[in-house]
Parts: sequence; C-alpha cells; structure tokens
Amino acid sequence: MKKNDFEREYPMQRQILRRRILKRRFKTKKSNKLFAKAQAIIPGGVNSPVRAFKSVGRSPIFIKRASAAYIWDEDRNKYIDYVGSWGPMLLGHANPAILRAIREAVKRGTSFGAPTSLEVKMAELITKIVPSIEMVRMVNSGTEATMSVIRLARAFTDKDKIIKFEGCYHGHSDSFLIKAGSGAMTLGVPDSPGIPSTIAMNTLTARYNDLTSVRKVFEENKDQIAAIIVEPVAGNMGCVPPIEGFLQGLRSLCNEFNALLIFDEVMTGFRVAIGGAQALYGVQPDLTTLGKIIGGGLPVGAYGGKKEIMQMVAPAGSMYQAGTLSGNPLAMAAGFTMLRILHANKMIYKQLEQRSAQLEEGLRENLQKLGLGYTFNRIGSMFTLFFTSRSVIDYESAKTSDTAKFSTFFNAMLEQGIYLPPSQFETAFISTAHRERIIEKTIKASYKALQKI
Ligand code: KE4
Repeated sequence: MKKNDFEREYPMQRQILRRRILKRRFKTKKSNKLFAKAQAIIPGGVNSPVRAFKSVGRSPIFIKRASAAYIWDEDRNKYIDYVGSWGPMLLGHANPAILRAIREAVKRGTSFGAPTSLEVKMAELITKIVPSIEMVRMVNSGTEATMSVIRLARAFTDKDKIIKFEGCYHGHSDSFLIKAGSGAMTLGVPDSPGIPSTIAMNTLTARYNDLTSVRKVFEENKDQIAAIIVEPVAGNMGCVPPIEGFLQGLRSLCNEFNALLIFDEVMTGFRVAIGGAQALYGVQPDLTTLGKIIGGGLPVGAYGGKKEIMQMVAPAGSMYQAGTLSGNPLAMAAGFTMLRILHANKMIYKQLEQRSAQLEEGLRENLQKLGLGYTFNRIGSMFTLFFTSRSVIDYESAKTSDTAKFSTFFNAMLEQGIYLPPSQFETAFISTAHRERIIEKTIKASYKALQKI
C-alpha cells in the first residue's frame, strides 16, 4: 500500500506513528546524564535556579551551542530560542560583530584591573542614549547594580527604607528577596531564608499598578523612605506592563514624599526602546540600573543617574562600591559593540515590533480557534502567555495562572523544537534573528501545543 493510501486509510495510526517518531526524535539522554552528574556537585545541578526546569517537571536540557535564533542541546536537538539568555541576546546568538569585537579584545589581554579607554567610550554612549543618566558606574551583574544603587539611595537621602513591588525581582541581594519574582516566585520562595530581620524590615512592598498601595506605605513610614525601586515593565512575574499613569504616579509620589525613583531597567534597558522604558513611557527616574543587553552576553551591569547623586560614589564621594572585574575589557568590547549597533540602527526596534506583533497575532488567533481565553501580555519584544483568563496586572493576578497547564504547553513546545522560558513567571524574548518564517513555525507549534492543554 502506498504511503498516502495508508495515511488516508489509517489516520489514527498515522498520528500514533508521527507521535512515536517525534518522541523518538526528541531524545535528551546526554542532558539527563549531565544533570545527574551536575546535581552531585552543583546545588540543584545548575548555577541559577530557574534553569533547573523545576516547575515544568523535567530535567533541564544542557546547551552545547547557539547561533542567531537557535540553540542546540547536547543531544543535538535544535530549538528556536525565546529565552535569549534571559534578555541579552537582542541581536540573536553569536552575533558576528560582537564575536569579532571579543576576538579583537582578547588578543590584548583579558583583564587589567585598571581604567581603559573603552570604559570611557561605553560611559559616553550610555549617557548619550539615556539622558537621565548623567554619570554611570559599570559593575558585573544586575544584582550588583541594584544592590549598589540602593546603598547609594540610602546614602544620598540618609533614610533606610525602600519600597519594592510584589512580584518584581531585582537580583538576589538581601534587600530584594522579599516577595520577589523570577526564580524566587517560580520556586515559591519569594522570601528567602538567611535574610536578617533587621534588613528585611527596611524593605516595604506595595502592589504593582496600584498607586493607592504605594501612597499608603509612604504615609505609614513618613520621612523614612529613601527610594522606590520598580521594574518599569515588570518581567519577573511574567511580562506585566505598567497601566496608564502608574509610572507617572510613582514619579509624583517620590516628589511629594522626597524619595528617589529608581527604574530597574536591567531587563527593559535597550530592550523595549533604545532609551529603555523611561523613553517609551516618558518618565524620568533619578537613578537607573542596567544589565543583560549592555553586556552583549558577557557579565555586565551598571547603575547611573543624576550627577549630584552619582558624585557620592567612591572615590568621588564616600559611598563605597568596588569590583575586580568592573569594566572588564572583553565585556566592554561586547557591550559597546551591541549598544553601538542598536544606537546606529533605530530600524531594529521597528523590526522587533513587527515580528513580535506577528507572533502575538498568531497566538491570539490560535487561542480564539481553540476557544481558550488565556491572557497574553506583550511590550515590544517581551511577552508572556499566562494560563489564566484574568487580566494579569500584578503579582496576585499572575498567581492565578494554572502552572500545570503552562508546564504541559512548555513541554509540548519543547518537543516541537521551541524553547520557552521554563517558568510561567518569566518573560520570553524575541531577537532580530527571529525571522518571519521562524515566527510562523512557532505559531504552528503553539496550535498543536495548546491542543494538549
Ligand atoms: P542578574 O544578577 O541576574 O544579572 O540580574 C538581576 C536582575 C535584576 N533586575 C531585573 C529586572 C532582572 O530581570 C534581573 C535578572 N533576571 C532574571 C530573569 N528573570 C535572571 C535569570 C536568572 O536568575 O537566572
């Protein structure tokens, strides 16, 4: 019997056969072996919790290489990547210009522990692209940036308390692991053990997108609040955009109660617009933290803002902060090249918007066809499909998502070669390497994956 006759005659068998082939093709033997080994010598087998795939009920896949929109694992499975190293890969993996810059830099040595001309160029470019940043200090991670900026805010205002928002994540320093998002939310440990109550008591939380809750905290802690720190587009409870007037309202409240406004743009900086969320929403913070994209995939963070505040940072001022590898020449080469490309090609953001809108349209069409009322949030090339029918505007509403359904969807997409963030409470990212037909393939795969819910 010819193949087509067989398929016509026996459609069910065809489905079973296809599923078997898909299953057989999707092997993760090498990753599983590596994970077993890793768990004996690395806590949880990973160097950052969310990578462990804990909330999607399978062992993590170990990545061997990446290029453009793709990653390959140790079992040679190929995936379209929507994690993008959690944000840095705006231009896709192994961008040729960035690799060239790193290759050139490495010939001159890997680290000097001394100032270099490239650090000056990097600071000039950042302060040119983000007007609110008059001075900037490079560090090695987003956590280091937010930890330092809080110390600076406390030093400048001589007040101890800070306001953060439930579900927002600002890295893992003590002051922030209070109702934190990202991996802390995924693993259900938003308030980590090991944080002295004397530190935790200085971190007050309010509800994202709820200005009344913020005013209440200010009024209950008169003259004690140094700053508000906020993700201007929340990305660590999944993608949760600010509602109309929220960011402007925070600006006014900080002015009224004499506190500093800090935008944590580690994720949104150079992602949602060349000038970040502060440019997109037209709200000027006093201080900004950056990371991810400014490192072009190498370890970099930064904090910056008004000169009168930044002048307090040692050695110009008395607030101490330091770092052996701060401004590392390889990281500066990668980051500077990245920012220079973004600054020179504003069309990039138009292209990202087109591809991201194409994905949103296709996903929404699939949800409609299947009669599924799930919530899809997107700002630019950051998005999350929440498995809840409620609109997701804060931590509480994000938590109504059905994480079991998310897990089924995640695995069904993974087995079709689509690599999404392995948590309902993370944001997915699109890069300039996600061409139209890659988006088309993703939309088709999502239809099959949604049918399994
Ligand atoms: P890092 O210390 O991970 O470089 O940055 C901390 C940080 C600070 N601020 C924001 C808004 C962030 O999103 C992050 C880190 N983001 C997570 C992903 N949601 C990093 C991934 C991980 O923890 O492995």
